[in-house]
Amino acid sequence: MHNTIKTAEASSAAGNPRQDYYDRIAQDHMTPLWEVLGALVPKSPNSPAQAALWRYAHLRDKVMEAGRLITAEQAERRVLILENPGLAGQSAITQSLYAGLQLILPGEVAPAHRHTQSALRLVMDGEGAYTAVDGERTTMRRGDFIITPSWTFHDHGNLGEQPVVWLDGLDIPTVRFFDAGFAEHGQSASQDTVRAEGDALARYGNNMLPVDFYQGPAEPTRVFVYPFARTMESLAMISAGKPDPHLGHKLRYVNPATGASPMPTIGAFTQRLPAGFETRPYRSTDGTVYVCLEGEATVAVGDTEWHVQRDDIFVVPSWQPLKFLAKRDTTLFSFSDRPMLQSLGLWREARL
Ligand code: GTQ
Repeated sequence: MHNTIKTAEASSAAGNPRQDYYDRIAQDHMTPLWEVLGALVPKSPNSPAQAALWRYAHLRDKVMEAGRLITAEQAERRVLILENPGLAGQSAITQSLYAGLQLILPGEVAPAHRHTQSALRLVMDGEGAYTAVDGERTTMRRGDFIITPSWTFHDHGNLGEQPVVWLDGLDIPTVRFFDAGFAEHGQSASQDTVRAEGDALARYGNNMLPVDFYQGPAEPTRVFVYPFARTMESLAMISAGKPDPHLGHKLRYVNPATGASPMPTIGAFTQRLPAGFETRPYRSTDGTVYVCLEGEATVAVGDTEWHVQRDDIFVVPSWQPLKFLAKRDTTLFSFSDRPMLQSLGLWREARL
């Protein structure tokens, strides 16, 4: 329809009353709904984001190359952004979320700051680094899921002898959408330690809470590290049971004091697919970033199919059908904007 009008307009400049009308109202910053209604109010989600895969071996090479070009201090955060090919130039892996691969070399510090964007880390490679959140450090071990909730001071350092690499997940595009970004530097590059390592997990993350502690429903968890060893214990235990036909054995990370997502904008999940298990197709409105922590699997997203291995990272956009076939026992970490969608009444799933 639109194209027909354009062609007519080209052949007789002033001869198309509708186009002439569109041109005139454009000068008054108005535009006709009927030309765009279908795109504005789609029958079902039609995300511009694409299914995409980043192979870890290649990613690691590239981020190590960055390690020779710039220091963590110069960069403030030495990160390669994983940019969705359908959202080029937007620093986004889905419409609402950001992902990046961060490298910190031995002896380096990523200086303390805080911002309204919430962040998660999924540790991928190397030993000896720590993240400090509001005065408590946690040693980063492979597979650990660590959070830095909105407006909490955080810094990273590497006291070991190996390069350490982790995946960052942030709600940067969401905070940008709401024009609600604030940030500030800490007083020093590394925060003073005010509690021993493990304090938060002991107080808030061991099926107990301080006797007079009651948390509001929207507050982020005081637990800021979810150790991989504990996750693996749970997955091993529940794997003895029957897997969900669409999801395998899947758990969501929570704030243990409320049962809500650890942070209000980003949900995180762990999932075990037993060797040989094939999931039935599934889709949901939360575009999701996955990390293959263990094993290998065939992943089908719509018409796209990949063979995914340890540490590979992939993204599944909203409403695209997803299917797994595990070649070996496979453990997946994932994160998405599900808690936002749920609190807005916009989350849907379909078991196909
Ligand atoms: O570690 O604070 O990947 O502020 C992007 C922005 C990491 C961080 C990122 C950030 C951080």
